[in-house]
Amino acid sequence: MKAPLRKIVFATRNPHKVEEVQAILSDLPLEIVTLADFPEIGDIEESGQTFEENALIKARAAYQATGLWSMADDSGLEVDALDGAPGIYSARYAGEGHDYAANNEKLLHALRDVPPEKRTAQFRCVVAIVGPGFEKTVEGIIRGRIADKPRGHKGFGYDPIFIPDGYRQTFAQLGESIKNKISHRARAFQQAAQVLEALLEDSSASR
Ligand code: ITT
Repeated sequence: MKAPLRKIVFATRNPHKVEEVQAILSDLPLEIVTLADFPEIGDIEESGQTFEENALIKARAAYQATGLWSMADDSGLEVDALDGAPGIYSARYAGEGHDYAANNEKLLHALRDVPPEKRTAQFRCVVAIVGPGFEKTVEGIIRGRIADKPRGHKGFGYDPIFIPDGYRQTFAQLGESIKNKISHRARAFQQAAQVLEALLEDSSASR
């Protein structure tokens, strides 16, 4: 019999992602634990060349280490004028260490001569779900543009410089009630929720 799905490991060390995903999946009868609950799982090297590969690497590592259903989010910002950079390197664009302000500064500098109409970009999020005999990925994208300077203090990462299409404010100004409805992560995890719902039904049938 398959291990029933009641609890899932969200293989992340990013507390902002945890907060967003807990809100997005709040209707599911599912306990979400994270890598913070499994300190024995060391750093997972994100050696893939795509968001999908890296999401699978993180979810598989958590599943192999815990034996529990696992999911992971690999995400980043793709700027059209920079041919999709920073992409999978978004977290370490300005070097190792996740300094969000330095990443934003480097990106604004790279775009200093790019006019407003050419500052288009998108956030992409791929979610991988891994369990016994099961692997699935889903993806969410939000299009927008890069602001001329950071604005707002909510959210994380590139939120202060990303203005989603249809809005005049950055994600860092709009805050989580709007971001968690329209973001790349919201769109990916809304699809993940459907996959998880089907798995939850399956596992209640197998009890
Ligand atoms: P985990 O690997 O532990 O989940 P991480 O922050 O290293 O955490 P990623 O490897 O997926 O996650 O890198 C994502 C980076 O992309 C993140 O650090 C931000 O710089 C950027 N990013 C992704 N989603 C974002 C969002 O919703 N708002 C702002 N920036 C985001």
